[in-house]
Amino acid sequence: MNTSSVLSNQYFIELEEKYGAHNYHPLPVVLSKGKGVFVWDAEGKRYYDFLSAYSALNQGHCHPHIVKALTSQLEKLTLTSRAFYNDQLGEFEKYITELFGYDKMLPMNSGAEAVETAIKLCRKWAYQVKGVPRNQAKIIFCEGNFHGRTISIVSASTDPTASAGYGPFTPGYTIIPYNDLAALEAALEDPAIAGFIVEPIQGEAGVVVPDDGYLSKAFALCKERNVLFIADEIQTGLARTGKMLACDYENVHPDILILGKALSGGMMPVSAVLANDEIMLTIKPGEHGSTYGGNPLACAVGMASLQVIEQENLSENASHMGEILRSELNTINHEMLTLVRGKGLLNAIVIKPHKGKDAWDVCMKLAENGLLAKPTHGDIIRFAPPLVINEEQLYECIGIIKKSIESFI
Ligand code: IF1
Repeated sequence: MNTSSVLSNQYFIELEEKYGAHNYHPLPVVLSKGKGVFVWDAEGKRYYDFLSAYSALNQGHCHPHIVKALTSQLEKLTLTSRAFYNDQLGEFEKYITELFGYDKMLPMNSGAEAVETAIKLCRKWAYQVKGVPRNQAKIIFCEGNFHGRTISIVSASTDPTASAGYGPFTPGYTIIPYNDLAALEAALEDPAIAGFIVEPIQGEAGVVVPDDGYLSKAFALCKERNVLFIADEIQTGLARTGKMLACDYENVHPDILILGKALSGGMMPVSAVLANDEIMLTIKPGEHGSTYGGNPLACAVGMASLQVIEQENLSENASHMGEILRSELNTINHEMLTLVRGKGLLNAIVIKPHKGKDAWDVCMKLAENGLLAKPTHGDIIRFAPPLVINEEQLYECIGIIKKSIESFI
């Protein structure tokens, strides 16, 4: 019997408090059901989900097409390891490489694993193709980056919350300011530079959108110096910003493309690294992999997730709804709301503390009024609903946001 409907939210919060690691500080909301743009808590209260699990739910919660693909594969074959072939991986690899225009795809699970894979591919390519001396390859990262939580990834972080206390760190990184072409050009003077890894929009930093032309000019600078342009589209990709990839806004075709999150529509961890043969074939059999990477269940879910994005025109919807959201948010005249920014349905507002109330309090008020969002870096609230949201739902959410902010007098 499902007892969760009779147990209070507090009961579940106390369980996590007592038995779980304290590596998060969640909003005091206990979710037990999700469908489309909605989630319900353990006591049956409905909310609009304006976080979408940090853009892993672009297709909405429990999308029927993806659930169907999952459940039908679930009863056939879920895992083989890569010791053998399976009848889903090749189909997924063909679909995704043709969709994004690459020779090959390397399947992983979490986004961080895909980023680690990209770092390894970049280094292999540096030694085998570019001719960088052994163990001297360097990779450029940007200040304010977020690419995951592994030691080699947080070694590039400029956020002490992500990296403090985890040393010693992985060497071979050069850190430059984001959205600064002069700094990139100077860093590229180093002949040991093998790659530049960048988020087309910095998500965790607070939805920081670079200047128009930054990505295309950065790509050109990298090509001039035979350096790989590596796009981490784990959060910005898959229609989130109003195009299939955020790089599409500037017609940039990354040398290495990293995808994750919504690649599985929120069902399970599925990530992918795409590149052409010159790069991808620098990793030989046995030199990289993972137990679950490319499992048939993930592949079936991945294909269905991509089909939903294409068939339901989620890029166009994200672009249209994002325009409405930003223009409506900009009509809110309240001293707490100092900035609205974003692209497509990856947006954020900046909250100025007001009479002792801050972004956290705004999120608590939003939750009270039936909309879930989470503050980051203290004063930023990300607004990223599932891309399946319709105009009627969006206007209801805008009303909730206005009502909540204006309640702080
Ligand atoms: C957490 C942040 C967002 C990502 C980009 C790689 C990864 C992520 C651009 C790694 C993951 C998640 C991680 C999650 C919260 C969330 C997050 F706040 F941490 F920074 F979205 F902004 N590249 N981002 O955004 O993918 O290994 O998680 O699958 O760790 O709290 P992952």
